Amino acid sequence: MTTLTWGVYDPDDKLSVLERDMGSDGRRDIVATGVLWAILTALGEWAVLGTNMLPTLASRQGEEVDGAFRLLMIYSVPVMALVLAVLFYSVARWRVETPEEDGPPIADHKGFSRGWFIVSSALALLLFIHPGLTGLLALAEEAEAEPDLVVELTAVQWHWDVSFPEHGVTMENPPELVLPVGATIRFDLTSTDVIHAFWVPAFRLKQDAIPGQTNSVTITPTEVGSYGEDDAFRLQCAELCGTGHARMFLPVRVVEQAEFQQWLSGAGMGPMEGMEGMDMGEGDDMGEGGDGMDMSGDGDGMKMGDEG
Ligand SMILES: [Cu+2]
Repeated sequence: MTTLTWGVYDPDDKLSVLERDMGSDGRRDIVATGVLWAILTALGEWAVLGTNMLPTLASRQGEEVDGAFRLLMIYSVPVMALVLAVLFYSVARWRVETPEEDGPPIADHKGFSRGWFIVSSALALLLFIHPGLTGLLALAEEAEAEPDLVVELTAVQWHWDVSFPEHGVTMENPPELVLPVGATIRFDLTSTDVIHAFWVPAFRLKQDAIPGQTNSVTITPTEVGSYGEDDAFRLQCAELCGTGHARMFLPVRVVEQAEFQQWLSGAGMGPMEGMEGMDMGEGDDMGEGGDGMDMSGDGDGMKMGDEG
């Protein structure tokens, strides 16, 4: 049996419990809180719809991710606004002047708790179905499609090795990752040592690179761009992998298809290999030719056009 400071507790009197708990001004309090809730919701939705806090978006799959993120924000604003409205109104209306003064205990209101349970469960179920299941299905469908290009990425403490197996191109620790815009690209990921993770902020999706197994992630770049202009274009390791983790990133450059083919045919001859081991001081590999990249190169060091 609950004891209240005033009135007589009647468990059957469900309608007036909430009102009685708050005193005779209960209805006015509910209306005032409702108005505050509506104002905070309108302000919150205006902020959510009017601002974009996300980095540059440059992939088809990322549209699913951003759509889900926006929907979650839109749904969560009224929920948070309700909590804040009740909190702010209560703090203002029932502020206790003297610390020893305590308010009456609040008896539970079955209608309110049932309503809260039903509404929050319905919201959770709705989000589970959309964008949850629908988004996962959309991404799975894209991943099952035949890729236009396969890129093998091997994570090594602390850099990325890149290979284009269909074109016989392999690059150890290249200075950048060049990708064609509009192509459906399947990245096959593995690691030689510990667990790393693939993450290009502009593409949104993440996938682990795990020693002894190959994980895949399919991405279709939709915008050309490069790390020099926008740092969302970088392949950043997203799994703490040791002291070099923060430095484990590879600039990404998304280019037009024709430019990619041109770059690939140059890279396929091997001049991109051994970038890391390039010795600018020696000069024996540099300085010969001078007609751009050395197309005869078969791994005998780095040869760039400009004459050091
Ligand atoms: Cu890492």
